[in-house]
Parts: sequence; structure tokens; C-alpha cells
Amino acid sequence: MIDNRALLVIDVQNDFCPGGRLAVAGGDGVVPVVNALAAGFNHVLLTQDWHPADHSSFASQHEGAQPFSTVTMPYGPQTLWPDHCVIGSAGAAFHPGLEVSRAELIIRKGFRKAIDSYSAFFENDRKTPTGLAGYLQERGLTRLTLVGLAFDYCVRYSAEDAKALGFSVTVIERATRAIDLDGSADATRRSFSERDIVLA
Ligand code: VGL
Ligand code: ZN
Repeated sequence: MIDNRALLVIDVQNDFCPGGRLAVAGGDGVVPVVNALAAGFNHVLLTQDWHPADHSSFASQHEGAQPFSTVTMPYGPQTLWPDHCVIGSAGAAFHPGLEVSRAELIIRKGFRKAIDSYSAFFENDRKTPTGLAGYLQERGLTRLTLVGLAFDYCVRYSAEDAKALGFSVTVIERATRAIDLDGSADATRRSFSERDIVLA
């Protein structure tokens, strides 16, 4: 029988850890928790936020705009962020303590200048696929456990898309940390409970 459980580790990168460009409070605290959880999975997959230096989600690319404000993009509202996870930069690298050697797949996202991608499954137009769903389906990996950064952005969107695609989804909250912009952490918990996404 194939083992259908996979651990999906979202964006445990230097820029989301203290000292990084878009630091999430306590972000590095997930590293030992994720490593311990990963030891219990036969299938570990990582995602990596991976933006060109002139990415349209960066406030620096919008005249007069402040980080954490919102603009309207052709695909809908988009929060503007400090420059982060620039392709090839130290900030885009995985946290040095993250155990990456057992990962079967690293999926990069947000590499198109004109569109951001919070979710590991679809870009922020909510329809351009990353290919991850096909990979998981083809390999029979149907039960997903999600961990990483940030709870209320990339973990949230990935979990919601996974659930909508028919995967069974559990998010381990103690292996995540939130940005918590305008109540986004509580909104995430409410959304998970409405969608029957297990928050463990
Ligand atoms: C993320 C904001 C911008 C995340 C990525 O990984 O949650 N958040 N880019
Ligand atoms: Zn990003």
C-alpha cells in the first residue's frame, strides 16, 4: 500500500524569519517543530517564495506606495510587501536550520513579475496552476499536512486551495507563525473552521 500522506512545508525562508525583509514574529521558531514533524513523513515537499527584483507585489515598484497597503491589480486586490525573497538572494534561501535533504520536491512560486502567488497551488488570479496538484495526484499523495510561514497568507491560501481540490488537509498551528495584518490570523482560523480544514 502506498503511503498517501505528505508534509507540505510552506516558505520557511530567511526573509520570513527575524532579521529578514518580511520578518514574521517568531518565524524561526517553526524550524525545530517542522524538522521533528518531517521525521514522521515519508513524503516531504517544500515551497519557496521566489520573486524577481522588480516584482509587482513589492511596494517599491509602486510610486508613493507604502508596504502593507493594498492596490488593485488586473486579477484583484493585492497587498504590497517590502521587497522579499528575491530570486537567488540570501533572504530567499531556506532557513539554514531547516532539514531540506529529505524533500522530494521544491516548488517555487511568485516568479512572474505581474502576479503574486500566495498559494502553492494557484497564483493570485486564483486560476493559474503551479503544477503541484498534478504532482500530488499523480503520486497518490492525497492527505496533506501543512506547516510553515506565514499562517495567514501562504499557509492559508495553500490549505484552502488544497481542500477545494479535494485533498484532506490538516494545518499544524504550532508549526506556523502569522503576519497578522488587520486581524488576518483570526480570519484564517474562522475560514478553516468553515471549510472543515483541520487545525491541529
Ligand atoms: C508570503 C507575503 C508575501 C508568505 C509570501 O509566505 O506567507 N506572504 N509573500
Ligand atoms: Zn512573496
